[in-house]
Amino acid sequence: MRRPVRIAVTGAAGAISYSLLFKIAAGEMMGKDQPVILQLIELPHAMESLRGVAMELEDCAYPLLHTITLHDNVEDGFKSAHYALLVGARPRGPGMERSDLLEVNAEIFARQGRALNDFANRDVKVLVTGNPANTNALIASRNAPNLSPSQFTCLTRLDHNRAKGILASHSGATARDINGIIIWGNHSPTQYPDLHQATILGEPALSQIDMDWYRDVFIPQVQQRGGAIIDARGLSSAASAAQAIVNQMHDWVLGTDPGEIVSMGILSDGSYGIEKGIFFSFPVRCNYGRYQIVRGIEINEFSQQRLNDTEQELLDEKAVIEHLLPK
Ligand code: NAX
Repeated sequence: MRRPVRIAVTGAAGAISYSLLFKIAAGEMMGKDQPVILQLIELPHAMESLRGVAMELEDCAYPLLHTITLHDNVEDGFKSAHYALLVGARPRGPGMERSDLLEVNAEIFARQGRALNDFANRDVKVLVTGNPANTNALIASRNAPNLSPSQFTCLTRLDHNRAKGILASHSGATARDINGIIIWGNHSPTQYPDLHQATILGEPALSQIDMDWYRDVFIPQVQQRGGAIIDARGLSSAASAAQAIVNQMHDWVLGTDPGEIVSMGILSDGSYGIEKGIFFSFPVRCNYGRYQIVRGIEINEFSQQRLNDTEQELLDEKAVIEHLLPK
């Protein structure tokens, strides 16, 4: 048996974590031969609830679950962590403007970045889920000067999976028959779900579906799926978000299947003309614990406009919190 790895999770008593932690403990994220130590982090007022979650985890008697530790601060919770899943964030309250939301979360994620820098394992891999995820990832990474920005990602795999699931239902295929979906940009309604590279059973997806459906139904449906789920359930996506976190970390650590493309929010290196210095969802492949942007994809005029729109939104978000970034 391997040595256990340390996985820190913030927001560990929240809705997403209530699915996520059980999947991790069952070996779905790091593999069925990898024991895990869960370092669970919550706000002080939620510690009692967190103790309940820890009891349930214990009661599952997972063979791969080595230890559970509970923390009411990130400085303790991130200690020696190999993986950090930043799920908790301040939700938008009544009367709160988006700029207020960006600012309060900027403070939270700045502290988390500093704590990762000072206490986590040098090779820690960080996945930011808490919204606004892309900009929170930027703030955390900028506050961790001793870590590489490539150690930080944000979650756009949920959008990727949504696009795949919706296309599968529409075309009559199954999700495993579909490859090459790309989510570009922000985890927000400006994201661009691109099917130009997508295939269904190896054949171009766009030759098998109606272009009007793609433009007028598919794209807005993927962009607004989160809102549709809130309208229907009265609660936001939780199990599907947990599944996406497991998928994104699994692929980052253990690699994508040969030929498979997935979407990940990562720091832009200027690829596809996207301004450097923002976290942007790109098509990637993963191998040996690293991701690489898939290059050479042709961007037509229709796609370019959508890339520009989502890039602009991220630049606007960055402008709101720019004064809080360390120089
Ligand atoms: P919940 O409100 O159920 O849980 C969040 C938990 O985080 C709470 O228990 C809270 O006490 C805790 N928390 C808040 N600030 C914290 C901090 N500074 N340190 C530690 N814990 C903290 O929300 P949930 O449904 O679990 O969603 C969590 C976050 O994921 C939200 O920000 C949500 O907007 C975001 N999402 C992001 C998605 C993505 O694809 N990037 C999709 C799903 C989800 O909407």
